[in-house]
Amino acid sequence: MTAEILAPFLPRKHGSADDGLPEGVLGGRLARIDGPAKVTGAAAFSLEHRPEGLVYMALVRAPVAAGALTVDAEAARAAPGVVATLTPETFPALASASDWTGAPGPEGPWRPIGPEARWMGQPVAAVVAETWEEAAEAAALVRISGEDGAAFASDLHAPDAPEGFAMEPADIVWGDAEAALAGAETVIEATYRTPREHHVAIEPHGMIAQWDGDRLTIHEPSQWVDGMARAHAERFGIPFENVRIVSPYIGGGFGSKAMAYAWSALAIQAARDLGRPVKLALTRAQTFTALGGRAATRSTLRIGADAEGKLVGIDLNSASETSLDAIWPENPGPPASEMYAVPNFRARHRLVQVNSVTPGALRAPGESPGAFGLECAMDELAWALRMDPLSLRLKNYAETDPRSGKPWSTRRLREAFAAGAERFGWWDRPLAPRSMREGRELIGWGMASGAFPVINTPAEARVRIGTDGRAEVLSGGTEMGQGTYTILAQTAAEAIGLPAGAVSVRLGDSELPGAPVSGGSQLANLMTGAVMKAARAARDELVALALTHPASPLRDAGNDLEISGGRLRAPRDGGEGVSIADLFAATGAPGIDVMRDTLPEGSTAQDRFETFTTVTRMGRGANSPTASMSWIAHFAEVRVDEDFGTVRLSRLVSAVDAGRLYNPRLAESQVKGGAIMGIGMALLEEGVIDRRFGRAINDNLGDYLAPTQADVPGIEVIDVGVPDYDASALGGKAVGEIGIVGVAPAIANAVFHATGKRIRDLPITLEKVLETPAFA
Ligand code: MCN
Ligand code: MOS
Repeated sequence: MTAEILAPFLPRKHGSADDGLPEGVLGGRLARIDGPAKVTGAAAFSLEHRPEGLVYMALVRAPVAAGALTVDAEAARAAPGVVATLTPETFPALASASDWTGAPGPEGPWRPIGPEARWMGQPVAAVVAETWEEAAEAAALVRISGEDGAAFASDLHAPDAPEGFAMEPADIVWGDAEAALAGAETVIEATYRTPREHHVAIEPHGMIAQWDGDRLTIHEPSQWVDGMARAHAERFGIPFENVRIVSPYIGGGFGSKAMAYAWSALAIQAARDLGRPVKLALTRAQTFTALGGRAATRSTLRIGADAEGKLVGIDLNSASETSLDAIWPENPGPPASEMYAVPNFRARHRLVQVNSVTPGALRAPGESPGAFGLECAMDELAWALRMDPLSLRLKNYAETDPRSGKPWSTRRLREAFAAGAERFGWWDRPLAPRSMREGRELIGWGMASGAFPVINTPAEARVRIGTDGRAEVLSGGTEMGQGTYTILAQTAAEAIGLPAGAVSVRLGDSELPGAPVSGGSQLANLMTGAVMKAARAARDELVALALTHPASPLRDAGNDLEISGGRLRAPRDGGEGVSIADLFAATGAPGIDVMRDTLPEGSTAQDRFETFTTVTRMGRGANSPTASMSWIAHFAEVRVDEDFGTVRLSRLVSAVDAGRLYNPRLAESQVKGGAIMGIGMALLEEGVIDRRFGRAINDNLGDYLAPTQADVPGIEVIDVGVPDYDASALGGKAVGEIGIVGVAPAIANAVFHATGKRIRDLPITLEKVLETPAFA
């Protein structure tokens, strides 16, 4: 019957079929314009830069998780090729950088390395040598002694894990969840856990730092050149303008390349001391302890429903890990509050400090682990009620934002359910687990949904039209594989009337126009908005030149001109027209160069600085009349060999509402990339910590398992969005992170449907499948 209820919502046109838009406009399926340079090796990544006189830094890490350290670098200093050693004793005092809200750091001296260990693997010293091999060899000679993990704090999933401390802003509450649960017909209560997960970007972190007087140039993969430049400038006491970060290409960031990590100050300091450029490239193992990954989370959910499956109350008690030094909340509360119409709700979050590097943003922070708990619990409730899980979701569909009461800008989640279910064949699903089998394999079908908020920050962009008739877009925004180069070329091409191939794009340099962080899936919407504005202004100038310049072949052609394929002509003039290059040649004009921004009118230089170097101008604002999110529904099929406990994902259909897609080909690729990370989260990824010593055990790509091709079935992405001009200037919503949200619960739910085994603790390994009894 659910199929009939959903029939009116089946979008008439959906799927990945080419809708025929030309590549040179937004909405066209242009292939990545940075692709050829990357495939041929012509694209130079930050750490491939080779300045004259380059020396190499190797980090030395704390061998214990806590306690005082003594660092003896004498043998290292005498080793061949060594030009410098940096130790806590000798490191000069710097200033602390302000945080990402722009709030100043603690007063007094700041050093990136100190005499006390806070976690095992913490960078505590460094060696610089003429070659990388010499630096690595000498680093191994640095003697570090410390007390043996005396103050080691337990991890979140340990049986004796502390309750943790509460977090600001406080709980999310409406109605009276406790009373509602007490009176509910059916209540599900369960605890869901996700482990520490790591980014494992193919390109490890690092930088090449070079000083020229009091000017600092840094080649460093960066999701936020302006924000990171500010931190470096503050630490070293130089003006923001004196720091240049260059980051034209990034080999994957996933949230991990947006902050100036403390250890980066080691390379900058050494470069200053030596008067030579210094390269610091983390080893793969170091990427596991020099940056934090996604915090482990624990969510205890109670969901109550009446006999018909209408939700009456949700109570969520959650916790996540943070470090001893800083707070990173991986909070499942907000995602639990946005999916369902529930009259009574309460979410509390606690932070548990552990001896670890501070965790950080990893694709869809909060939303992704949050969806795991909520969407598994909904599946458990559906089974308890003997209801179809999709029917249960429809019964509790949130027509407005349950938390704020505001209308959605758009919410085509029902369309996603309809299209995804149809494509997957969901309606043939038997309700009872263990109903489908093929040979030794049990087959299960599971589904889950998810959301990601639409965030926006102002930006600026520069557009030039050269005398050769080509256009250039310039922005400090970054490209880590998501498609920024390509969609900005499409934007300018459409606005001016050029083929996409006649537009080049320069990105990822703090000397270029300002851009906020490429995080929170905001860059595409805000940059297309700024570039469209600048490119339209450039087009208007071009037309004015053609209509008014005495030497223009098109002067007196009317009030406006058409531009297409790079040629200007009078409207309704079927002729050849005049090429942009010929117009410049005839008029002798030097080309066109315009800069536009989307900052509020009357913004000052300080506003501009804060917009690009903090997150204070990020968000749609509490005054926005609507709530705006992207939505997704995943349908998964798994095959489980019950004897061996192996789980194989055999199909995944993901239907997404992300508003208007600027480039459906790239957006589909983004959703697939996110979904693949979701497969890793569900079945493979787990940062294992030795609880005795706090050591990251599987700090390599052989032992930290991320999905390979063989783990990934064909993923079908279905686009059900419509332009949402309330969400953003050009109608798009967030794409970069939504793909991962909901994949892990869809798979866990499919495993339950296959086997009757409810595994609430990620990843779903074969041991857990074997150990978990069915229907327990
Ligand atoms: N897009 C679109 N239509 C829209 C919005 C986006 O076609 N309405 C497409 C465009 O190709 C755009 C891309 O999706 O370039 C991502 O856009 P957006 O959602 O605005 O995300 P950002 O550009 O801000 O990218 C950051 C986002 C985040 S926060 C993480 S984490 C992440 C992600 O993107 N890390 C990635 N995708 C990644 N993809 C790659 N290859 N590598 C990473 O590190
Ligand atoms: Mo994405 S985790 O917001 O960089």
